Amino acid sequence: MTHSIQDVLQRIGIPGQPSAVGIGTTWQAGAGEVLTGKSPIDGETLVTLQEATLGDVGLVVDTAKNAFLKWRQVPAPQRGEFVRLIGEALREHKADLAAIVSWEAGKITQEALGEVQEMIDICDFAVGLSRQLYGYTIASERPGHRLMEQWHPLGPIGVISAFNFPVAVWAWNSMLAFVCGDSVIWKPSEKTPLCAIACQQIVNNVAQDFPEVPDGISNLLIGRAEIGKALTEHQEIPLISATGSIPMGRAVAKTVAGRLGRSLLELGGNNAMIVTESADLEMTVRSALFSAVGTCGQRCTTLRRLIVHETLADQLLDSLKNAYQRLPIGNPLSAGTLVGPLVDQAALDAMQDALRTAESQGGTVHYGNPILEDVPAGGCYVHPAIVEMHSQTEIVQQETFAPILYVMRYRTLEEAFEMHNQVPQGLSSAIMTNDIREAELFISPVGSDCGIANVNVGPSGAEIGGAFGGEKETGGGRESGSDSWKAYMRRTTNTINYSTELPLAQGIEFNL
Ligand code: UN1
Repeated sequence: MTHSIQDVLQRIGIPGQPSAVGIGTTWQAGAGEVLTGKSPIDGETLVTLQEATLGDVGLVVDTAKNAFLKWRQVPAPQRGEFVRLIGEALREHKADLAAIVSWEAGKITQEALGEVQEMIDICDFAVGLSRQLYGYTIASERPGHRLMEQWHPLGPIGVISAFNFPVAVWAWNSMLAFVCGDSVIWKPSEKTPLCAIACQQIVNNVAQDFPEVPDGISNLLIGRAEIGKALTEHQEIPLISATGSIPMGRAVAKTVAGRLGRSLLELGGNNAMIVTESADLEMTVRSALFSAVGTCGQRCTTLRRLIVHETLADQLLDSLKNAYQRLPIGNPLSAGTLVGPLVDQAALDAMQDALRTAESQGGTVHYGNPILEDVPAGGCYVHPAIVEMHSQTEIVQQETFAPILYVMRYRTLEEAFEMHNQVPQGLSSAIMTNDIREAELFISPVGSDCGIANVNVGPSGAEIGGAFGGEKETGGGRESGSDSWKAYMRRTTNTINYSTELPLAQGIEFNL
């Protein structure tokens, strides 16, 4: 561990050697395999720790359950105060946490800071929400009766998250869960253990000074997939919120459904942008560039398909190729870098495989080669690729978690919409147009079939205030803003009779 990492961890308050198991505020070393956390920047070892084992799961779930039983009785606005203080702590540690995100996920500093800002934003959102967990009052059909609904805390929530948003996705889930009166058990990606340990410690620091917070509200299990599987199987966890690959989500959905629990899934995307004849081309290039190469193509919302009107395809392609040629690729911590490394060799191999397959399916590949010079040794750097395709072949319909932008041409808007929706995933989408009819049609019921549909804004980089998630193989879940909080609570419908009679619903007579 280098000095700077040690300093950062110390400032956050992580005691001594980082541990894989956080049972409330108690840290415990796991008894599992040794996990060596390496930086995608240069392959340097960041941390070595022993992973959690299946034996840790039971104790953690019990602790989370006990904490929940107390936490659910704390008034929601007080729970909000706890989250407000977490937001303050995140503001204080913003740069430190962003540095850990860069070291472990390889994000450029701007995007790492943006990710921590998403955490702060969701804290603020959750604080407001803590006074607005509204239920309806409903007119009863019976005289002297009142119908209403209440939202009650649900239980310990299992959160499974991916390497690419190693802190924000946990915060989306946890901050809502906390104000909703739930406790959290987090199984992060094994690729980003220090991010998870830092988040857990920040919550611990705040919890220790807040007497109403029961110990065990926030828990951490760093380990292999078997840990996630054990959580999905656990009867005491009413909701599993999982972010990651489609195969992972399918497995989670099946297991959780088998015990009639709830799952909230945010899985793969294959996000497209339609560029119509009336589009502002300069804006199109800028928004496509950020969406396609930001986070080195490793966002769920990354732009993967560009569907361009045939009259402007050549011009747009020229501008894009020109921009791609000038991309500063390299150490994500250096000022000016816009594209950092891929997360690991497997990601690089998958990208190269996809490019070869695209070529064999008739594609013309521009760039996409691994970069070995003027980048830190030991990292997987690559030149983001543009691939011209005649049609949406099989490879285009898959999500390859790397910066590959497939470009296709269209003639009619109907054709573009059809192409747009002809993939199994349905997360995010965009149309670039200055024609109000085209714009409205795209976000209408006959337009984009995705959970997110934007106009003159790329598909990535959503704000936290809206509900985040998508349809089809993206899994159907909604996290973050709007009324996503409802997933973290249980609804009770109450009928109250304040009369001296006992009329039955539907006018049923039932007298002895
Ligand atoms: C993800 O890639 O899993 O909209 C989340 C965005 C970010 C969140 C992405 N706010 O790109």
